[in-house]
Amino acid sequence: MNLKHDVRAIARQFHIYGDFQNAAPYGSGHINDTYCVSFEQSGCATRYIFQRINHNIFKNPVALMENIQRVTAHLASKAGENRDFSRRGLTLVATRVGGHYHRDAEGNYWRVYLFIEKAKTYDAVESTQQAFQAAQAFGRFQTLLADLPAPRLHDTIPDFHHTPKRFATFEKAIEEDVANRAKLASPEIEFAQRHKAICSVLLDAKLPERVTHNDTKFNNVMLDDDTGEGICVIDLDTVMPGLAAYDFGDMVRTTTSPAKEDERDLSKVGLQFPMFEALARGYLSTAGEVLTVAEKRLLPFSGKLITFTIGLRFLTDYLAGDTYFKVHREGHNLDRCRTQFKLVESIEQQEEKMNQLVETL
Ligand code: ADP
Ligand code: GN1
Ligand code: MG
Repeated sequence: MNLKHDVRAIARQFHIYGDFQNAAPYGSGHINDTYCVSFEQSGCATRYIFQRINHNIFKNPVALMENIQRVTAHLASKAGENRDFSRRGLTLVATRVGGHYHRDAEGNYWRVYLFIEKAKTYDAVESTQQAFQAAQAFGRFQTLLADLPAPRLHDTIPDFHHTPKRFATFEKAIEEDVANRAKLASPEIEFAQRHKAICSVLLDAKLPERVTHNDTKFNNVMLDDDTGEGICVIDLDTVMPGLAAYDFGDMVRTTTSPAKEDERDLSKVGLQFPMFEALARGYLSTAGEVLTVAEKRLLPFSGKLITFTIGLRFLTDYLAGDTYFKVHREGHNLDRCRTQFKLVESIEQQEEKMNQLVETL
């Protein structure tokens, strides 16, 4: 296969032994370039994950890698006696000069992780057990990082979940309409404008700052093939100071509806209450003790707001001519926006019931 990058040459920069076998693009992330790379070591196949960090989006890859190094080391220090601890946290492979990333001749930044075998990520949730497991894993992740020693982590993308700022960027994109697409998205633009009032609710609530993951979508947690356990939280680029509500909100967005993020048949999109219940129970089982009353009360709302915010970001990118998220078809970002907004409506219809449930947990 002809790859966009010379992965074999990159591999020589890292502490990997054995013969290069093959490399193939991997996963369905929207931001970085990910490859699964195989080597043969003493007759055994060993796999690694290679990633090129998208430095158009992450403007300071060095600071980002410093965060990831600190976070993975902290999690590893807490792994204790766990027999399979190397599957329960990401492990960075060192470069030959003793660092954690390699900068190639084209200016790209690369990192390598041990491949977590016998576990998978899923683009759409299949059962309440999966929802519970994902939420439990993300809650545990947050709790384990609560005592990360100072200094504060770098903000890898400033104001990442700042919905009022996202809204201002959206309004600017309508005004500029560089791709001449605003006329094709008028129902979605109106939907967004009708929701302007909810944008600042989480910021106004003065919730405590924590170390959060900030991209807790369902395909950023690996579920064990045998036990179904949420074994490892991945995709650590946006681990930085944030609100617990951001993390729970993105779980609601990606784990309560059985449809994929870009599903075109909107009749398949909607919050399934049992999924939400599993999610809330899973998350509170591992993060519940550290959360304040105000944080708990806002969990259902955070699902609505984060779903709205990501929908708004897809819509903004559609209007701006698809410059941020990877797209694979015409109108892809608009399709993604529509599923998010449909889910927001579904959450609105069930919000009262969601609030009542969280009160009882
Ligand atoms: P992106 O930021 O582009 O979403 P991710 O870090 O989420 O990139 O990686 C993309 C996909 O690669 C994941 O959904 C997962 O399936 C797979 N992946 C990432 N890291 C590992 C790992 N250490 N072991 C096995 N698979 C992994
Ligand atoms: C991006 O990297 P990935 O695909 O897990 C995005 C998230 C969005 C998500 C929508 C750095 O996540 O914020 O919620 O797409 N990551 C970044 O699927 O912007
Ligand atoms: Mg990902």
